[in-house]
Amino acid sequence: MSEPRTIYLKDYQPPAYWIDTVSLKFVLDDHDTRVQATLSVRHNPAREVGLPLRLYGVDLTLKAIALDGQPLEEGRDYRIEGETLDVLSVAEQFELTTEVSIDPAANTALEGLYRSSSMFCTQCEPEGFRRITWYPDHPDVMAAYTVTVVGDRASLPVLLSNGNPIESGDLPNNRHYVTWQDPFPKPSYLFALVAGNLEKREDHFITQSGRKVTLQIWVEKQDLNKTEFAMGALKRAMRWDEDTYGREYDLDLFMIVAVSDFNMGAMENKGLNIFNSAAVLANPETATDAAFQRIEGIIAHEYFHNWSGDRVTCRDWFQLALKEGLTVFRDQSFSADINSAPVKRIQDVNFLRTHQFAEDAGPTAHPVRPESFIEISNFYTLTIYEKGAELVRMLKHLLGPGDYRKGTDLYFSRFDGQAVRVEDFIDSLAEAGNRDLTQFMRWYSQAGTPMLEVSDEYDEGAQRYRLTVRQHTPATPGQPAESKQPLHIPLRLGLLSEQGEALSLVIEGKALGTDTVVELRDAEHSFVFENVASRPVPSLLRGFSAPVQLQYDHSPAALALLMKHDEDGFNRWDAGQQLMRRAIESAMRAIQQQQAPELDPLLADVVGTLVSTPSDDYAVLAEMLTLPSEQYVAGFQQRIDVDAIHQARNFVRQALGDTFYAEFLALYRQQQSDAPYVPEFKQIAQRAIKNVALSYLCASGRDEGLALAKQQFDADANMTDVRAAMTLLVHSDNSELADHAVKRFGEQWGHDSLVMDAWFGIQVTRPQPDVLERVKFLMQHPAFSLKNPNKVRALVGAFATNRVNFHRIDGEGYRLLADVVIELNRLNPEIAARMIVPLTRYQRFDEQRQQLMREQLERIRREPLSRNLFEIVEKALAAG
Ligand code: B3K
Ligand code: ZN
Repeated sequence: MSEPRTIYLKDYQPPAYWIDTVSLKFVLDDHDTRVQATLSVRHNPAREVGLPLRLYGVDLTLKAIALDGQPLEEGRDYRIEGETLDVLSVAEQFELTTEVSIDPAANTALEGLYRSSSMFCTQCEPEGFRRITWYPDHPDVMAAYTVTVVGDRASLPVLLSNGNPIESGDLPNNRHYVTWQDPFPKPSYLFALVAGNLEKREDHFITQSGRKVTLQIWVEKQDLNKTEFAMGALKRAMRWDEDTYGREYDLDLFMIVAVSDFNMGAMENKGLNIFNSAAVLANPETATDAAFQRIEGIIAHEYFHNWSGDRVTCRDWFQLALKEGLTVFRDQSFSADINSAPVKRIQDVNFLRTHQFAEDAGPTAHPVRPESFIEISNFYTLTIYEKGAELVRMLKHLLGPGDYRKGTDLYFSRFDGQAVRVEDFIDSLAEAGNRDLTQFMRWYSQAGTPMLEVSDEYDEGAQRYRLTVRQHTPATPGQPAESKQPLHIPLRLGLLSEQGEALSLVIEGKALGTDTVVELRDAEHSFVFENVASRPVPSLLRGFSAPVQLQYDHSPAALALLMKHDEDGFNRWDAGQQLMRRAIESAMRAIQQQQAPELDPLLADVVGTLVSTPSDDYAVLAEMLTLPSEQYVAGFQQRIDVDAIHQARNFVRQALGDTFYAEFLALYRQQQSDAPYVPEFKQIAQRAIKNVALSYLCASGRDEGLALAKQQFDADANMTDVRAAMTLLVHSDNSELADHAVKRFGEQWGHDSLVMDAWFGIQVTRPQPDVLERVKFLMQHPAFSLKNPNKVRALVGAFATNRVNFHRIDGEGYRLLADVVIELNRLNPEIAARMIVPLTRYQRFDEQRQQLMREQLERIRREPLSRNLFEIVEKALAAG
């Protein structure tokens, strides 16, 4: 466990030495893998001469080190201190060779080279390469790699690395080797190696310039029948990136490998993407609609990184959002284009507002470009990824699609092969669009969710309507409220008449159509709309044009009007969400005062219209009928009352289910289909609305609802319907039906590790109070392992989202999470630091729960902590 040290963006210095080429030789072995490295090193003329060459290494046993063939002596020629090795007094140009021994089988952190089931694989981003060999492991050091992998021919028949295979052959002792060469200079974090007994699905893609690229998906034999969808998704992504961004793939080979032990979703290593098996493997028997869509998005995301990340990379890790924000925006746009744009936007915004806004409001809030970190692995956050993507989306709003494309073309061509900063991206867009984006840069340095307070005035005599928007950003750790400056915000809006017609917008004599983007730059800004015949209903922040919290006091009737008539699909959904949230809040107040809650008649009215009017978009309708989550509702409470929110939301669901039982039943019956399962949009929409209807039928409390769920579960038509029905059965109060579903599903899918993740998840998210015991019991299940991140997320991570049970007033939910985190701290610090997050968000709970959560944080703090956990726990305790 190393001494935690804070790294600052302001301390950045270009490297003293460049590495032109890296030659690596791996001789694979479980406990004694040998890595020989030859680096050709050249002094960086931008830095002073005579500086030592600084290398980084973690858990390496140094076997040999030589400079231009001369062995070096420790103390005299080089010095090792903690994770650094300084080679003293070196020349302008030289060759450094090292040999180290590493222990992949003991590597449970899943960073560097490690074993996953029968294979060896790597994860180097952000700082895993230093667990493989001594190296100047920073992303601005880019080199061309040649890699030879030696392994046992029988157990490791497939040996992969980045680029193209250039040589292979047999060796004595039943071993063989393959040499790979990657012609594109890359930072060490994009290095990858995979070795194992793997099989492949192969296909090809003809690029826009007519080159043929071989595509391979490598998996363990039993998973070959789960690779077809991913291959199709990859080809769709390659075509889309050519059509939409003009980006063509560059190597002749593109490989994807599925591994079962992986900290994140996937990794964009050059030419050799490594995937968490959950993010790539799927077939119609085992996967849900949501899984197919998620896989398609992640395949695209990693592929898109080839340009936004690999060809143009980050100068330092503070610039992480440069590649992640842009790439998330690109994958979101891809999914929107090939599926349903409104549904994709609704889901992305719902996720951002529920989870990223919570991060902004908590003790680990940070800007999209942080100023400092202790452990960079802790910064693969929703703020970097999701808010980072929103910033790129805003830039596209500000520039318009044509200039945005010109700007990204300029960025990719100007910085190809370079490691750059956020400014380089922004300047490219500013130049292409001839815009001043200086103020926009504040979005990258200012943390927190900006608040927009909107007020309005209607002057009937003058036929004018004035909208006034005030913006401010609340304080976040290290950034007091006074330090926050006004942001440059694109606000998309329209006005509706009282009858719901879209009004033509005129500002300062300029006709703007019925939908426009106005730009905010000042703390307060007013817009005057002319020729407005009667008081309009504003439709604000259409499409969620900026990641802000909007406050405008729409009357319930105005929300109902927007829900029915707004020409913006996103705002129709959002108006409904506001109505639903208010209905839950009012039920909550009644419950807190020990009164009987009542269903808001206006909400009943609009839901009644929705369920009885034929729809042309069932996917959107399913979203519109879904109540906001307990966590989303909690985000609006000053003091979170976990139980009241839970009861109130259940009450609204039950009341709607009861009131519109006949309509939901009709909707459910209409959407039955015998068509063979395909994860295509029309079917996905049908299943979505059918399962929403079923959930209301079950919530109604009538036995027939649960009987239908059991029927759907037993029919076993496809995983989407089975899991939806199983969730309803297992989360119901009928323990017989719940046990039936758990038992049968477990027996049927016990052999399939990915499907079993769902089995764990559904059980530990039940609202019933016996869940804690069940979590403990399931942690002993043979299919569970603390060493496998997917299992930890599926069981412990899912339990922490179970609001009523995780937040049990006896604190046992918190204790269980802390116990797990303490164990994970030793096994896998990156996962430990992710799992602890729910405990750090204690600030708005009642005194008793705050106290209980802090006690667990303090207990964890007394352990010898990894850097990862140290940083999060310190920040959490400091915020209290
Ligand atoms: N770039 C990787 C991040 C992996 C880092 C893990 N510590 C995943 C992605 O964004 O594509
Ligand atoms: Zn990414």
